[in-house]
Amino acid sequence: MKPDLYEAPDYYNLDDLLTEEHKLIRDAARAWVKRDVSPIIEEAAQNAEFPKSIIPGLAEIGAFGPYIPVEYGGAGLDQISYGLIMQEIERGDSGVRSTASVQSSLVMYPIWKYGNEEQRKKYLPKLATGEWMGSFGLTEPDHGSNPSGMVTHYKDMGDHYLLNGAKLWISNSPFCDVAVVWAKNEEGRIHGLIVERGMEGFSTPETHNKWSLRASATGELIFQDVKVPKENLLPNKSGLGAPLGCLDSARYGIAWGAIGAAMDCYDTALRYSKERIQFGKPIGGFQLQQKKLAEMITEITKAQLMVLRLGQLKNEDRATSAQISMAKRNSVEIALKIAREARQMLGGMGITGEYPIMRHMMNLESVVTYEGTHDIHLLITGLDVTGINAFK
Ligand code: TGC
Ligand code: FAD
Repeated sequence: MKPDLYEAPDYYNLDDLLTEEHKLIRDAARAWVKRDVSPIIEEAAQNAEFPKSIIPGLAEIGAFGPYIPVEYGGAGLDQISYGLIMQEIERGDSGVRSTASVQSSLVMYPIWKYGNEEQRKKYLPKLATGEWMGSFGLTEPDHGSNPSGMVTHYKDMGDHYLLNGAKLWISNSPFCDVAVVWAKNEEGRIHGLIVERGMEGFSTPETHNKWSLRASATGELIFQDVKVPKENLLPNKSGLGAPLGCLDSARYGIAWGAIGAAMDCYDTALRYSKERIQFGKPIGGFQLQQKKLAEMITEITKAQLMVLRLGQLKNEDRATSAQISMAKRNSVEIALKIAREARQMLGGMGITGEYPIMRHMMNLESVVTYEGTHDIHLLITGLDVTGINAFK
C-alpha cells in the first residue's frame, strides 16, 4: 500500500465548533491510525486476519469505552469525542472500528448501564485496557432484523442458569474473552447474560470467506447446556429495549465512523485526480471528475454537520433513537456512494490494494447491513414521522 498521505477534509471549518480537548483527542487518534493502522491494514485484510497487535493502541487512544466513567477504566469523554474517535478509526478501516464499537457500546455499555457494581468492577477495567475482549450476541441464524423472535433461551436450575442456542454473525467472537448474550427466560422475557470463554459447552467458530470486513474476525456463539453463574445475569434492564439501547450507542458511533471512510476515499481520489495525467492534463481538470469530487465533498460536509448536531443532542441526553437511525443510514449511504465514485476515479488502480478505496467499499457493504439494515433504518424514520408501523 502507498504511504498514508491523508489530509482530513473540513470544508465548512467545523474544527471551529470543536473544543481544544476534542481536537487533541481527534488528532491523537488520527496520528495513531496513520502510524499503526495504515501500514498493516491492507495486508491484514488481504490475509483475512484481525490484527491483534493494535489492541493496546486502541485502548491508549480511548477507543474502548470513551464515554465510560474513569472510575471503571473508561476515558470519561463526551459523545462528540466518542464520535471523533470512531471517525478516525474508520478512516483507517471499518473492521477496526467494528472492534472498538463492539467493545465500547455493545459490551462495556450494557455492563455499565444494566449491570450491578460487582459486574462493573470485575469486567469494565479489563475491557477498557483490552486485556479482555468482548462480543455481543443478538443476531441468530433465523432472526436478524427481527431479534424479538430469538430462540436462544435459559432455564433457572436453582444455583445456575442453563443456556442453549446459537448466535450468528458475531464480530470479535473468535477471540472474545467474554460475550454479552441476549436470551429468553422461561417466561419469554429477554435478558442479558455475561458468558465467559472456558465455560463448558460454549464455542465460537469463525466465519470464513467474507469479502467484506476482512480485517475483523466474525463468527458464531454456540451454547450447548452452558452453566452460567447466576451472578452473570445483567439485573437492571430486560426486554428488547435493553439490547436496542446498546445499539443506539453503537449506531451513533457508526454514523461518525462511516464519514471517516468517506473522507479517506475523497482525499485519495482528490490527490489522485491532481497527479494522474490523461489527454495531456490532470484528470481533475475534466468536468466529469470535478462533478464527482464536488458532490463527494458536499455530501461529506452535510453528513459532518448532521453528526455534530447529533453529538450535541447526545451530550444533552436529547437524541432520539430515530434521529440516530437517520444519521447511521445517511452516513453509510453517502460513504458507499463516495467509495464507488472514488474507485472509478482511480480507474484500474482503484481495484488494487495500493489504495484503500476498494477495501473501504467492500467493508461498507457490511456496515450498511449490520446494526440494522438500510431498510430497517428507513422504516424507523417512516414510523417516526407517520406513527404507522410498516415493519409487520
Ligand atoms: P419494538 O416493539 O419496536 O420495540 C421493542 C422494545 O424496544 C424499545 N426500543 C428501543 N429501545 C431503545 N433503543 C431503541 N433504538 C429502541 N427501539 C425500540 C421499544 O420502545 C420497546 O420497548 P417496550 O418497553 O415497549 O418493550 O420492537 P420490534 O420487535 O418491532 O423491532 C423493531 C426493530 C425492527 C426496529 C428492531 O428490532 C431493530 O432495530 N432491528 C434491527 C436489528 C439490529 O439492528 N440488529 C443488530 C445486531 S448487533 C450488530 O449488528 C453489531 S455489528 C457490530 C459491529 O461490528 O460494529
Ligand atoms: P435479514 O433480517 O434476513 O434481512 C434480509 C433483507 O430483508 C434485508 O435487506 C432487510 O433489510 C430486509 N428486511 C427484513 N425485514 C424487513 C422488513 N420488515 N421490511 C422490509 N425489509 C425487510 N449481529 C450481532 O448480534 N452481533 C454482532 O457483533 C454482529 N456483527 C456483524 C458483523 C458482520 C460482518 C455482519 C455482516 C453482521 C453482523 N451482525 C451482528 C448481524 C447483523 O446485525 C445482521 O446481519 C442484520 O441485523 C440483518 O440481519 P440478517 O442478516 O438476518 O438479514
